[in-house]
Amino acid sequence: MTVMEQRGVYRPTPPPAWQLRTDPAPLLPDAEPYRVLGTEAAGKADEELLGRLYAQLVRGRRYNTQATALTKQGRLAVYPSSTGQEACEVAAALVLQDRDWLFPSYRDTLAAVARGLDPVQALTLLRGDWHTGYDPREHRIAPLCTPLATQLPHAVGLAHAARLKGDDVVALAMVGDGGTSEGDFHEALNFAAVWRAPVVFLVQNNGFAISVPLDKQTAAPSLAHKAVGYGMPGRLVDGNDAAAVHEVLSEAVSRAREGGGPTLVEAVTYRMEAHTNADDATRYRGDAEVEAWRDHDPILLLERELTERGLLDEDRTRAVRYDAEAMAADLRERMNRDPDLDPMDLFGHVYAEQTSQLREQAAQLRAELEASAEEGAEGAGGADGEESGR
Ligand SMILES: Cc1ncc(C[n+]2csc(CCOP(=O)(O)OP(=O)(O)O)c2C)c(N)n1
Repeated sequence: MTVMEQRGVYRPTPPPAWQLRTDPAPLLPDAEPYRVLGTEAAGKADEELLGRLYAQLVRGRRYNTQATALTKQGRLAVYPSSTGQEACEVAAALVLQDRDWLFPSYRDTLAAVARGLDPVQALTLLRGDWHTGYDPREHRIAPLCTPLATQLPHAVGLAHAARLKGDDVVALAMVGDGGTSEGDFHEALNFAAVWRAPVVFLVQNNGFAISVPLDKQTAAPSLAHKAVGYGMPGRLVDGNDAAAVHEVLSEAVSRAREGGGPTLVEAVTYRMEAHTNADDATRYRGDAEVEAWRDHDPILLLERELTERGLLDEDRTRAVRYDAEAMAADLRERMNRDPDLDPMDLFGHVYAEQTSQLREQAAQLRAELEASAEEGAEGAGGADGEESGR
């Protein structure tokens, strides 16, 4: 007999019959992406909602083309376009209540705009002007996240904390297909499921992580299947079908709100533009593939449905386009104004106490700025002198 047994601490018991802790079948996604538009389910879709989705999609497309144009004019440093992915962006924003939180990635400025954020503020970071460009707490939109998937554990932490405090808050976190290979994705989903945190994970599978196609990213049957390993439901949806994405996300948000825990939604879509304006997509994919997706465009799909049901006439289309043009003209005009920035702000808001290297760099920059200000003053004086000499 061992010492532990003598003390009565260790009592060997026969091994229990092994059994699955959860039945995986209800967690499994459908074999095909869920669709509404062009199917029988469309008959049950709310007409007012379809109209609202349409107006937002057209506005969203115009926002995307305008932001891309601003990169060509040197007014925006970088823009990761969500052209072709507007249904996901818009639906993600519309399913949330004001009190909920959105956790976007760099590609999701449109979701932030559809949630009501000023487009200029949404583009501030991508213009390189300021740290976030908006107050995350005011809008309940976390800062746009460039390090892949790091927004996911943040979303879980916020949602879990809200639940502990008894606040009725759901967090919706957006991530790309490539982001699902990150450790943060695993950690976030695992904690979310164990804690039954009120979170919805929306993976926009747009086919590529820059030049890396999905089949080089994962060997999983689908990204939605990954949910089962964490013990949460996985849903597969046509990411270009705005009505379907809205329905699936609404269900997931309600489930989270009612204490049912997290859901992983994979929206199958396609990135129509290059990764950003700095990328050349022709180096890794052919035109035929891109063209094939044009027939499955999110605006086209909804337009077809609305027209067939007599819900869209010329006047309505004109009004929607007019609104989108007005937004684009305003965005263009305000982005063309030079911002008034202090380069010394670079050193603010990072550390409570600066490191010695940063203090040194700040001193260097201050000296350069003062020198160029003096030069400018002298130059201006010289020019005046020439003028007055004439
Ligand atoms: C942690 C981390 N690693 C690498 C990168 C560089 N990077 C930026 S975007 C990107 C591809 C991401 O693809 P995906 O998650 O599918 O999102 P998409 O850009 O298609 O929306 C990579 C690898 C990064 N930003 N962060």
